Amino acid sequence: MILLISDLHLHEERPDITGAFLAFLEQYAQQAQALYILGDFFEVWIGDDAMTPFQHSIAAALHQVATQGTQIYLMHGNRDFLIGKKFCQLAQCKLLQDPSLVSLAGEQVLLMHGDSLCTSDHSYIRLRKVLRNPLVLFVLRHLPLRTRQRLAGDLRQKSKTSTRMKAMNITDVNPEAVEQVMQQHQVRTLIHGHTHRPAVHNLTDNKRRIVLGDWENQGWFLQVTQADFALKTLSFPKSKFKSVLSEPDA
Ligand code: LP5
Repeated sequence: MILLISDLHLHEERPDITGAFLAFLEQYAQQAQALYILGDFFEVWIGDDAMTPFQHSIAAALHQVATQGTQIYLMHGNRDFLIGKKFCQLAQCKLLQDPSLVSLAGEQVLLMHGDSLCTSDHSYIRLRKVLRNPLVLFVLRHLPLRTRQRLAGDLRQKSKTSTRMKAMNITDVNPEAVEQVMQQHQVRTLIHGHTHRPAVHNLTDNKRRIVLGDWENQGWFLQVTQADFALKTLSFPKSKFKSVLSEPDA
């Protein structure tokens, strides 16, 4: 069994999400061959040198699962693209390029975070180009911690205001960009997150686009077995501080 998740936005202020994730590790990931995390695992990441005790505890939880035999892969998202080698060493996970072609249940599948497919969102694509420029990344990583915290806070604020004013089709993936990337990599299946619109889209020519959900109100994961690719949900515990999961809803 292989599991895929994305957009957990882990944050110390959401112990319910953290609790659900830790229970997911124990109840599902420990039994899996591999766990793929397709970006925005953390609410925001300003550098491995600025890791909080909370972020250390998440790395330790992943490390524990990895030492029990589950291979963990992590892809950057638009909120945590500054995750680097130190976190990966602590968590014992492998950093995955976006996009990545992987073999799942004997099929070559394309994995992405999904933000780069939102090509109609011109202001975001412009911002992404700036933030992912290697020179800018170098500068960002070397800014004083306080400056990074302030910039990240400003950026989140601007993003919240800006996304509220964007039309639904602008913040979704662009169908032509999807077709193009699937054609380029010659795949039948594309799996991504980012849009927070979980679904299995059946496309033309027997192709499919599977969208992972965010963990704002419930957990989402894709379970891949030889039999099928099943998108599943997990209810959060009633109490914010309990870390017990109910059985998958589907
Ligand atoms: O994140 P989400 O899903 O809510 O919205 C995204 C797009 N927004 C972003 C920004 C992130 O939320 C914040 C990133 C924080 C990273 C922290 C580490 C780096 C900082 C370290 C120190 C600097 O990705 C949003 C999309 C939406 O997805 C849907 O796809 O629409 O994009 C925007 O809202 C962008 C706005 O349209 C444009 C904002 C212009 C801001 C210009 C400031 C330039 C600062 C440059 C700093 C070098």
